[in-house]
Amino acid sequence: MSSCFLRVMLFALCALWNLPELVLAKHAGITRHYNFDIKLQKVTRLCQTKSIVTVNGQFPGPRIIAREGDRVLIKVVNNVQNNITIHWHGIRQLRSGWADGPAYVTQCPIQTGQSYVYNFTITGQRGTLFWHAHISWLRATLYGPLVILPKRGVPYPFPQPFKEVPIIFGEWWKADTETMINQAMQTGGAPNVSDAYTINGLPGPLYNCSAKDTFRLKVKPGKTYLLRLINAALNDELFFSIANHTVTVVEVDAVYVKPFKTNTLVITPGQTTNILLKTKSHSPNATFLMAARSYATGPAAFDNSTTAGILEYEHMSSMSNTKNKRPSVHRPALPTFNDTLFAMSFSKKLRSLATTKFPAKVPQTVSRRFFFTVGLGLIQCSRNQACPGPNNTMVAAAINNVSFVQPSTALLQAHFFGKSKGVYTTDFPANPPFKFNYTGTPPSNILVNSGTKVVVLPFNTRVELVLQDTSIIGAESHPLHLHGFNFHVVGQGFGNFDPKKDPSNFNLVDPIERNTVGVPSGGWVAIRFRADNPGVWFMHCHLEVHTSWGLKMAWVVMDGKRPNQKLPPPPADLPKC
Ligand SMILES: *[C@@H]1O[C@H](CO)[C@@H](O)[C@H](O)[C@H]1NC(C)=O
Ligand SMILES: *[C@@H]1O[C@H](CO)[C@@H](O)[C@H](O)[C@H]1NC(C)=O
Ligand SMILES: *[C@@H]1O[C@H](CO)[C@@H](O)[C@H](O)[C@H]1NC(C)=O
Ligand SMILES: *[C@@H]1O[C@H](CO)[C@@H](O)[C@H](O)[C@H]1NC(C)=O
Ligand SMILES: *[C@@H]1O[C@H](CO)[C@@H](O)[C@H](O)[C@H]1NC(C)=O
Ligand SMILES: *[C@@H]1O[C@H](CO)[C@@H](O)[C@H](O)[C@H]1NC(C)=O
Ligand SMILES: *[C@@H]1O[C@H](CO)[C@@H](O)[C@H](O)[C@H]1NC(C)=O
Ligand SMILES: *[C@@H]1O[C@H](CO)[C@@H](O)[C@H](O)[C@H]1NC(C)=O
Ligand SMILES: *[C@@H]1O[C@H](CO)[C@@H](O)[C@H](O)[C@H]1NC(C)=O
Ligand SMILES: *[C@@H]1O[C@H](CO)[C@@H](O)[C@H](O)[C@H]1NC(C)=O
Ligand SMILES: *[C@@H]1O[C@H](CO)[C@@H](O)[C@H](O)[C@H]1NC(C)=O
Ligand SMILES: [Cu+2]
Repeated sequence: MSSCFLRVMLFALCALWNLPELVLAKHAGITRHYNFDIKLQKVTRLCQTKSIVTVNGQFPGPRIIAREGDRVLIKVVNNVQNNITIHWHGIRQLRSGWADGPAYVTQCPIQTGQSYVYNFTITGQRGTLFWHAHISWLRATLYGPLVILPKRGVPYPFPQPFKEVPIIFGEWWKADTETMINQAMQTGGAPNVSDAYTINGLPGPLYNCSAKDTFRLKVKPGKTYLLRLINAALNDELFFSIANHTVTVVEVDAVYVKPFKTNTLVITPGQTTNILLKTKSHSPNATFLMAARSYATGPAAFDNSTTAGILEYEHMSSMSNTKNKRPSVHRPALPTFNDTLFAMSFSKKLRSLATTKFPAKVPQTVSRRFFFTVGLGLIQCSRNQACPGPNNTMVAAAINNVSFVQPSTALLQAHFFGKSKGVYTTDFPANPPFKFNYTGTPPSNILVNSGTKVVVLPFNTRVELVLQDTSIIGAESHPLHLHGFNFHVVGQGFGNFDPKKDPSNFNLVDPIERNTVGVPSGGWVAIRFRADNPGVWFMHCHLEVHTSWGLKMAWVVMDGKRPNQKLPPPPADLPKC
């Protein structure tokens, strides 16, 4: 029997039983199929029922579970009135940029009644990531965990946990978020802050009318739990802590780290963190809140509420039923909302494993250097708008003074088919247009430029990028997310980056590798990556309000010379604009 015949039989069998098809030779893993049916679902939170956009009626959305080396095929069918795209946040998408998902960057949206199959292989990654909508503010309700297990038979570089639990943070609005952001962009005002944060979709007992919507984690004493933390909130970095428990950080953004213990974590939107929770050896006569609230540095209002779940030792459930023997409830102490020193010291603890098995492949030399300012500014509104800023302006956000204008067709198609004219220009500035004291007194003219500009990189360029916060309108921590790559965080500090002094302190040995990094409020961060993935790759602030205001840009990475260094043509079902 030829292997071809075997393969055909296998495909037929799999199709018949709707099982993941086993591919024989192409890659090491299996192929996993998911159906994402985008539809409206009524959900009640904070005593109010609201119709939200969901995947398969679930909120939060379904978990995707795969192993390193697997291919994942997700068929997204759009049954709502909104345009939809889904992003597989943190997946490298090696030569599969067509499956990355940001609207008008790698694809046109999936319109009402249309479908699209996202097709990618997970290469060299294992850990926790997530998926979310990548168009307008739809990720407010369209998000879910993406768990990548190690290859079969390969252990974790830490003790095998007793149980694994995703903990996904979100943000909840009583109002309709699409109406809200559309109105805000029209009127030039800031969109309202959220009404609650959520843990696995549930606000928890510290909100009015929410006690029953509380995430409970029932644990046994003396066991190790792996908590897969994901910040899917739209606009808020979060502090997180579990009362009376110390946890061990073992992984961030699907990259193992040198383990370290902590009571409190910082997690920005777009970041994921795996922690080991060792439960107490004897069931204590108490329950413990796990709580999260905002780490907020900017000038704008923010949601200052606290979400909480309950860590409950197993025998407590029976005990709490006996009325006269109520266990005590402990609340964790979280840092004050603007504790930037804590955020910086937490960030500095993160180091790559840098072992033979998991080396830190940080580029030791650099072929192109970039210095990008990130921050706010003002933009002129059109005559038919009545914007609240001086001289009919509204707040904008920019990188190197360019506020990104979303094109009306996808950049990747324009690039691939050589039709960039009228879609984008390749003159994104490598440095700020002029120097000023970035973290000192801002220039008097704080208007920003706008345009659809990209940086073009030859294949395999070793990039060093310094991201510098500005104090224009107000210094603020910006969680910058890069699509298509992991980068190494080689340095960070407060004030203005000093190109003479700071590089001598760069860590080129075991810097953390990740896909989202907080640019320190009133400071800078330096990252390095190798542009080994041809395509068009979005880079943006993961605070959705800043993305809406233009804090985003794209890198165009050219094909390499060898066939396996080229981006294949788009799939036939790629949506059109
Ligand atoms: C997924 O992509 C791979 C690699 O490009 C291709 O061989 C395969 O046919 C695709 N599968 C589907 C269902 O589109
Ligand atoms: C935003 O908040 C203001 C003040 O609380 C409220 O009047 C307004 O209706 C809210 N906007 C939306 C879209 O919910
Ligand atoms: C709960 O409702 C009370 C009374 O309306 C109000 O004072 C309080 O601020 C609310 N608390 C929260 C967390 O929303
Ligand atoms: C929890 O921590 C609080 C504050 O540190 C302490 O008073 C309490 O005894 C602890 N309780 C348990 C059960 O560990
Ligand atoms: C946030 O809420 C806390 C109480 O939970 C309060 O002490 C603090 O002043 C508030 N901060 C701001 C900036 O509103
Ligand atoms: C648990 O603690 C509560 C007070 O926090 C006490 O009333 C109760 O008797 C204790 N129960 C046990 C079984 O120790
Ligand atoms: C944090 O906020 C408080 C109250 O607004 C302010 O007094 C303090 O200076 C701020 N701290 C930092 C580090 O910005
Ligand atoms: C508004 O425009 C006027 C006239 O162009 C200019 O003199 C003034 O400085 C502007 N104000 C601001 C706050 O930009
Ligand atoms: C920039 O501004 C900061 C804050 O005001 C100040 O401490 C610093 O000396 C200024 N740097 C330069 C080079 O002027
Ligand atoms: C940004 O661009 C605007 C518009 O071209 C210009 O007026 C302003 O001076 C620039 N600001 C900075 C900080 O580069
Ligand atoms: C959906 O996307 C298409 C293609 O870009 C666009 O023409 C249309 O206006 C969009 N519809 C909505 C409701 O945004
Ligand atoms: Cu930002």
